[in-house]
Order: sequence, then structure tokens, then C-alpha cells
Amino acid sequence: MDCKPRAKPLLLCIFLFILSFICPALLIIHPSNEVNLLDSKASQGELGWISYPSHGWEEISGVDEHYTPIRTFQVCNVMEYSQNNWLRTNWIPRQSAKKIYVELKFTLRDCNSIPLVLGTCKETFNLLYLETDEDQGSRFREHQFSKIDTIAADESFTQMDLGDRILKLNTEVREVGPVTKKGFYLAFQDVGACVALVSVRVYFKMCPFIVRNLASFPDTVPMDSHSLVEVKGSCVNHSKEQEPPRMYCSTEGEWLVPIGKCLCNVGYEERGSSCQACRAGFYKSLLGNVQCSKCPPHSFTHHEGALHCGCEKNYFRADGDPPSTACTRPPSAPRNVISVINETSVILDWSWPEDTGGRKDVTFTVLCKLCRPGQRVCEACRSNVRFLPRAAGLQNTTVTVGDLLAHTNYTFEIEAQNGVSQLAPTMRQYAAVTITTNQAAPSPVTVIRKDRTSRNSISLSWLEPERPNGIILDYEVKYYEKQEQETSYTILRSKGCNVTLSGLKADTSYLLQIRARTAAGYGASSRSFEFETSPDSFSISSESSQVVLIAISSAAAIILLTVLLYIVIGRFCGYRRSKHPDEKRLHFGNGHLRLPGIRTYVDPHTYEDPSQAVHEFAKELDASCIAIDKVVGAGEFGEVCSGRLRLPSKKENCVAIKTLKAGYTDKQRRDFLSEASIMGQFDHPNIIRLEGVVTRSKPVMIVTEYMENGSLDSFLRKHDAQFTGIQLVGMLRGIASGMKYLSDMGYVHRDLAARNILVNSNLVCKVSDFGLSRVLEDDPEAAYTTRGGKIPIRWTAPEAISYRKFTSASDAWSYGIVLWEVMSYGERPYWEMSNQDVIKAVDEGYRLPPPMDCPATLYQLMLDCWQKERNNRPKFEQIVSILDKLIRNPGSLKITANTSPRPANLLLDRSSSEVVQSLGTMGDWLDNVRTLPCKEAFSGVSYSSCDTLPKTSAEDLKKVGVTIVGPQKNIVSSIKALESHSKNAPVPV
Ligand code: ACK
Repeated sequence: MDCKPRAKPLLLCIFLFILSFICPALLIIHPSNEVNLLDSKASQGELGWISYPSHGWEEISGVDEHYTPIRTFQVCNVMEYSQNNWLRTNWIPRQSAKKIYVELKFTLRDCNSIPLVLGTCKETFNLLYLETDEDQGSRFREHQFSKIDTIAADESFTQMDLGDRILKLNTEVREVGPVTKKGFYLAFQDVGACVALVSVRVYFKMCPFIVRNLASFPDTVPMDSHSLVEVKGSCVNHSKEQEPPRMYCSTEGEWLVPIGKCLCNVGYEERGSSCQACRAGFYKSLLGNVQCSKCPPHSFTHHEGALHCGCEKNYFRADGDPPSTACTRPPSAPRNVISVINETSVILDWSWPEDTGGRKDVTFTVLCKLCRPGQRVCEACRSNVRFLPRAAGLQNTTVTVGDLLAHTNYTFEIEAQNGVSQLAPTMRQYAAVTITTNQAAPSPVTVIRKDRTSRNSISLSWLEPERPNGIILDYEVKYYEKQEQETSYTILRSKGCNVTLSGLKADTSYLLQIRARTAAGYGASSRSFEFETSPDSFSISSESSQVVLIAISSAAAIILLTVLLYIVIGRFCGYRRSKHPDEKRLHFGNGHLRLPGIRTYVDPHTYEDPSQAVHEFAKELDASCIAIDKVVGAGEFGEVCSGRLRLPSKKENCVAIKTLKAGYTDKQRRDFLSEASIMGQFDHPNIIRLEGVVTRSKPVMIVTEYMENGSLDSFLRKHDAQFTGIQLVGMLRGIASGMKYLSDMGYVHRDLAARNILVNSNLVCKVSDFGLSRVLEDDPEAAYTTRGGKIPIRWTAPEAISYRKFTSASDAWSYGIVLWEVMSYGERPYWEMSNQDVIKAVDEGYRLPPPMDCPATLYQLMLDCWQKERNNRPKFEQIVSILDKLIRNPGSLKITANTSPRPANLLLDRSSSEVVQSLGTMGDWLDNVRTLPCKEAFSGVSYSSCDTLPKTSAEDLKKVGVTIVGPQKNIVSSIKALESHSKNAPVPV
């Protein structure tokens, strides 16, 4: 290429030339990039070119190599000297050509092959041209023509060739340019050759129309020089420029280096070299040369060129959903809603909806409605109801709702929502659960105000607790001298929200706490408030001192009179009223009485006439108000029935009725009714509630609330492995809360066991069985001890078995056994071991192993309850708080005792945890179960892996010397636990 003329195009030219070699795709060759201006072969008739002189060139008809008729010109005056024969073409219009090409096809006779022509014969001819703006007709001037070139033949023919009829055809092409005038002539000058012009073709080159990268480039005539023409393309229909499309047209009529491109519009795809509308059922939402996509599931389009597909009926697309996602719908309702009620809070737990609507963004919203009795429509809950973690947008399937009103019906609507729920309000579904909250103690008093202070009195008032959880019966005001540090204190009761503390020392600081009482018992105490009486020197005016003097003397007279009256009445009535819980003012010296809390339990035995105790604590019911439906079980004194109680002006209630069988002795009647005397003193959501007694007609009956699910042990056995950890902990929390109440009342149960816990339809557990003789006779589990007396050995603490030391701490031991029973779904503690073996094993430090899948924290709690030293066992208050923590943090239940390292002790004392550790290696385990004979026996057995252990049967154990039935079962059960544990961790040999 000759690129000299201009520097910039030169560089571009070189660059593109090299580029087109490296990357042939950059070179766009069009097959027909030559535009003919003249083609002698195309003419069928005479060409009419001018010959000068007329005997020079001759026009002759012939055929070409394909035998197509053509017109040719010949001259062959080789015998004569000074030949100058001209042949001139007709005028050829230039059109847009800037440079023309002349292609000649001719034959030429070899002069050597013609005898006697030496000196005159030539083997070349001249090609010339003349540019004019118009056709000059037949006017011909030789000198006006410019020579293009002398044309010589590459191959000339001889006489022999003629004989063989082989004519050697030469093709020569010459460029002429730049041409500028409107047209031109060509001329062929013969100076004595023997030549035949077979064809003459005149053409120019052009880059033809092309569509490239969705841009069209028009016909473009190249430059005459060697520079390139830059051409801008225009985007085809339904497309947009992404980057301006450009190409270069070379002098050879070739397109070079496409740059930039166009993109099909949305709704159009590239097909061939055009943009075509998407077919029905397809869409294209993006600009670009991607293909149209099929409509995603649950969407459609019936027209062409769709940008996106519309959703089918009842299917939707959320705002942020791209058109490529399927249309979706709101989820179905959550399933299997369960509620665990805990006083005034409830844990709601549910399963995922069956149909998530095809979306992953499912969350849950819980709506709380308060349903008042008699009102058909429930109202929205108060705003201060607390949801944990929140009420809306829940990602987990559980929520805790707190701060509800006590003893109130609530409905919770749990709705599963997804990104399209808002778009389909009519399709939204929810699951509803209705609950009734339990009784709950009032919250603490928080605001106390000092109204008046004198030398020996202080008047105070306070605001009702924020959450009374019922009608406040009265307030207990406890106060003491700050210096005395609670060793001696005074308690006052007040019906209203104010009190005057009198008889105080002058100029002294007092600390004071208030707590409210409702039917559910006392609430927590307020924090301690400090008040000071006025100093001795406090001066009062003479008038006021007189008033004070009168007041004091009249008060003294009234007090004297009251004391006299009290003594007289006390003589007459003679009963031990001092034990009555409703005493107005109590004074405890030196702290040797129990700390004031909930009312003190009164042992009915202390009443000389037991029937008086019954009527003190239990309501006498008219037998006509009771309808017995069916017998549900048998008790020590007679049948237990279910029935209904309808009291005047009250709604009918389901009740359980314990009857005293006919032919009872006086003692039996007393013992039977003693249970009612005890039960009647309790008022707590986790203690079975006494409705009343029938003593004035026969049969004698004790009527209690009805517990739909019966006793806990059989209930758990019936529903083996069907509850979540939270549900089990909820039940345990209820039992612990009931026991806390009993221990606060100073009542020791002595027979706490799952069989003595009753379960209602809401899974609320309540402590029952309070008979006085029950522990001795009623309980089939009770066995005679060596010291005489019947004791339920497996549930009873060692000190109670050995020397009858029954305390709340021994109840805590029993609670540990109940905990084990619950977590093993009603398994019998110590299996079939005999009572004697149990006593021995426990005394040697043996403890029950963790039930299958038992959370480590709960197993630790069991171990703590089974501490040998009773003072180290947890108090029920602590147990309740541990369980509350677990409920608040259900994740902690996931670590099971069978698989985890030993958990940190929940209580301060660690000594018991040395006794049993969770299962680790086989050696640890043998140490842990502390069945020494077994361990020794095992050390003689060879085992290489845990695989053999699950096959170990009781029989096998007998063979190796483990003969006690309990440990055998224990070992087999522990092996099973170990087997699941060892799936990951091999047991060392
Ligand atoms: O396990 P259960 O069905 O529940 O069988 C025993 C049976 O009476 C003998 O005690 C059932 N039972 C006792 N008190 C009640 C009660 N308040 N509500 C329902 N069932 C009760 C207990």
C-alpha cells in the first residue's frame, strides 16, 4: 500500500492493514465491491467505437471461452511499416468513481512466429485516456490523449497455437485516477502488432451497503488515494446506539474495523441482522442483544414485543421482584400453633405454613386481641402488651407475649406474610389460638410519697402497682429501724394506698417496703425506701401541742379500751386465732419467724375440731349444685369423678369430685377432709384449686377444678417425645412455681412426684394431693422404712428416708426426680431396681443418668437438686428463675447432656456435679455411673468399639457380674445414649 499522501491517514492505514492480518474479522470483504462503468462483453450489438484510420482496428463478432457471443477488435498490419492505428471507446460517464480500473483481455501474436516481418512487427500496444465533461461525439484528436501504459502480452501465440486453436488470453488491469471530469474515453494505439482485444471492462471500487453490529452502513466510494473513509453507521429499526457505530472503507472497497454497536430495544431481540419483536409467551425487559425469555411460572403474555409478562389470577409480583421471577401469592396460614401459658405471659410456637406462596421472604405477625366475657367482638390488646422479640416481621416461629392481664381471655392471630401479602388482602390467612391467662401476683409498688412526718410517726401514700393483675385486696407495709438491719421489723396491712406509721423513735431512720396482695397472693416487694422521723427538739406551737396532747390522751384511752375488749372476747372464744393468716398487725422479734411472705400454712391438726378447720378454709357446697358425669379414677378413700358445678348466678364449671366411700370411720372422714382443709388455704395458678366440700349430705365430697389431661406421669407416657423443649420447660416451670408458693407458705409436700401433678388442657401443671395421711397410706409408691412409716423411696431425699427430715429442701430433691420423669416422658425412676437397692445406690453417690436428649442445663439442675447436703440444693425460687432464663433463651436447650461437655453449674455450689458427669469416654462413663461392681466387671471385658455395645443386653451384663436389675437397665440405656454420642467420637479401647 502506498500511504504517503497524508500523515494521519497513513498511520491509521498501516494500523488497520496490520490489524486486518492479525484479526481477519476486522476485514469485511464484500464479493461485489466493483461497479462496472463499461463491459464490452455485455454488449450484444456493435459497440460503435471509432477506428482511425478505418483500415486499422476492426470490430468482429466472436465467442468467448464459454462460447458466449462477444464483440472483439482486432488489428494485424505487421507487414507494413509506420503503423499508428487508434481505437477509441464511446464516452464513459464517471459516475461517483474517483479512481477507475481498466481490465483488458487480449491475445497477441508472437512476431517470431511470423516469417519475413522482422523490423516491422511489434508485440505491444498503448493504452490511453482522455477526460472530458461531455461526449465529444466522433471528434477525435490524438494528441489530447494521455498514455496510461504500454501493454505487453505475458503470453503470445504462434502459428502452431493457431493450428491447435489454442489462443493464449492475457489479462491486464491498469488503474487511472484521480478522475474528476464527468466522463472519459479510452483509446488503444497499435504501432504494428497482431492483437485481438477480446474484452474491455472499466470499473471502480465501492464499499457496499452493509449491516454490522445492528448498524447499517451505506454504499461508500473509497478515496482515490490510499487513505480510508470513516463512515458512521445508523442503528437498525427497534434498536438504540450503545456506542456510536463506525467503520472504515478502504481504497479496495473493503469495510474495515467495526467499532461501537447498537442494542435491540426492550421487547425486541436480534434475529439475523435486525431487531424483531418477542413472540407471544416471551418477553425481554432489558436493552441488549440477549434473546427474549419464556414467561416465568404463573405469568403470561398474549401480545408480541412484551417487556414483561403479566401475572395469572391470584398471583402477584412484589415491587422489587424482577420480571424474571415467577409470580407468587401470599402464604397459607401457620400450622400447629401451641401456647404455653405462664401466669400473665404466653409462649406461642407454630410450624411453617404448608405453602409459602413460592417465596422465601416469609415472616410472621402476631395480632393480640382481648376478649371480654359477654362481648362478641374482641378488642385490640393494649399497647403495653409486650412481644419478644417483636410482634411483626418475625423470622422464627415463636414469640413470647408478656404483660397480659391476669385471668383474661386473649385470642392471638398469627399470620404468615410474604412480599406479596399486601397486594392480596383478601387472600391472607392466619391461625388463631385462644388462651386464658393464669392468675398472677401484682407487680411491685414503685412510687411511694412521704406525706407527713412527726417525732414518732410518718404518713405515707403510694401509687397502685403498674400491673395489679387483679383486684388488690390489701397492701403489706414492712418497716424497721435502719440500724437494726431487719432483725426486728413491724408489718402493717392497709386496704388503701396510704398508711401512718406510729410509735416510731424520734430522729431515727426507717427502711420500708410495700407489697400488694391479690387473690393470686403477694406480689414482689418494692425496693426499700428510707424515711426519718423528726428530731426530739422539733418544736410545736402551744395550740398545736394542746391539740396533740388531746389527741394522744384520747388515742391512749381508745387503745386501753380496745385491749380490754380483746382480752374479754379472747377469753370467751378461746380458739387459737393467733394463727389466723388475716391477723391485722404482726410483730416478729429477732427474725426467728419465717420471713413475712405469702400467708402461713396452718396445719389442720392444730384444730381441736377438724371439721371446724374444713369450714374455716373450704366452702360448703350444696350437693344439688353438683352433677356427676363419670368416674375417672380411684383414690384411697373412694372414686374420683368428673362432673359439673353450677353455683347460683355463676357459669357452670367442669370439676373433679373426690368422694368418700360409704362405711368410713371417723378417722377416715377426718383424713379425707384434711386434704380440703389444706388445699383451701392455697390460691395459686399452679396449685389445684378447691371449689368446695360437701359435708352436710352424703356422699362426702371434695370438689376441685377439673384438669382435662389427668396426672402428669400417664399424660407424658401417652405423648412420648411429642413436646418441644420449651413446652416441657413450661410445664416444669409451672410445677416449680407452685412449689415455691407452697414453700413460701411453709408447707412441705412430702410426696412430690409426676403422678401427683395434674395437667389441664393448656398444658398448665398444678400440684395436687395434699392429704395428711396420703404420704403414709394413699400413695401406692410409699413403702415402709426400717424406722416405720411409709415413704415413696424413689422420690424422697436421703435425710427424709433416714431420719424423717422432711423440709422444702427434701421437696427440692423430689422436684429433681419429677424433672427427670418429665424429661424421660414418664420413665420410672431407677427402673426396676428394688427400693433397698435405690437407697443403697443413692447413698453411695449413684445418681440417675440424663434422660435421652435431655438439655445439659436441665440435667445439671437435677444434679443440683440431688445434692446430698440439703442446704446446697436450690430453693424453688432459684429453680423458677433458672427455668425462666431457659424459657427466655430457648437456644440453651439445644446442648444436650448426652452430647455436650459438662455445663457450667447453674448454682454456686459445685460439689454435686463432681458426682456425675456427662458421658464422655467409656472409662468416664463407667466412673460416672458409679456402679463399681459393674466397672470392675467391665474392665475384664474386651471391646474394641462402640459398635458391640448396643448389642449388650441385660443377659450379657448378668454374665459379667452386673446382677442388680436397675443398673443393668441403666447401663443398657446409657449404652444407647453413648451409641448416639459415639457416632462422631470413637471410644478409646
Ligand atoms: O391420671 P388420671 O386420669 O388423673 O387418674 C387420676 C385419678 O383421678 C385418681 O387420682 C384423676 N384426677 C384426680 N384429680 C383430678 C382432677 N382435678 N381433674 C381431673 N382428673 C383428676 C387422676
